[in-house]
Amino acid sequence: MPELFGHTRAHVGPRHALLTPHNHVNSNVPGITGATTIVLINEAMGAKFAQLLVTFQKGGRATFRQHDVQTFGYVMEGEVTLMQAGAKQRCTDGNFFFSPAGQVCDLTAPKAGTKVMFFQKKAVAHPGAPAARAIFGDEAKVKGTPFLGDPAANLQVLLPDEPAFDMAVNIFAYQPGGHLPFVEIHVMEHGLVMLDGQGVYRLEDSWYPVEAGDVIWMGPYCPQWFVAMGKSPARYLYYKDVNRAAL
Ligand code: UGY
Ligand code: MN
Repeated sequence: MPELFGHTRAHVGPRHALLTPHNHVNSNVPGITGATTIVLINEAMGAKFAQLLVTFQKGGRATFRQHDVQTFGYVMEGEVTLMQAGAKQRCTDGNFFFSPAGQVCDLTAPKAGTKVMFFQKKAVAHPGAPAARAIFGDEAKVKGTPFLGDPAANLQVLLPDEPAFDMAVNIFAYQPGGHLPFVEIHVMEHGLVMLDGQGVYRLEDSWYPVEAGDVIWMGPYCPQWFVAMGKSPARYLYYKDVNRAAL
């Protein structure tokens, strides 16, 4: 959507935020070179996780090695080589990976213009739970299920839903007119990027037109609802904190 000079669809508030691609400003992040890095969401916004968009130049590299931080990556476009847990994989769009806290994850040899969306979360230990393991996958091979029985809202769960994992990353695909069945209010946070299509997102008491490339932060208990609009399906990739004690 065109932005009028001096205007923006973006909003940043205490419990939710919307950023459009027109708002992006680069950051230099240690470990990432030969790339444009946008820190879309992090603790400065009020979130307990970080969401970063990295667009690589030829020869760019990203190395994550923080002892307490887990990193999930999703290739939005392009091609890059992933080295993690002793395995090397060439990743293309739709591939995703999860690197547990304390392990090194290295992205090299990107095609110019390769875009990777990252979600990072400090790992929260859970007594008795095994440590999370490295994951590599392809969204095309993840079976979707109709959300609460509605075939117009299809949910793909990319990471294992097990006590070892305290974060989830899912893809929601909506047929035009498909929508969340009710206004959700929950303790879990979300970080979200619109992958395809368009629609209207309700966040607290505001309704926002959104389209591919937009990013949303929903803090705990942010009332949220979405309806897909237009002539093609809408899809979004989103993060959620899961599987840990309430107190
Ligand atoms: O998993 C979820 O909470 C999801 N239904 N929320 C959302 O799409 N905003
Ligand atoms: Mn939700």
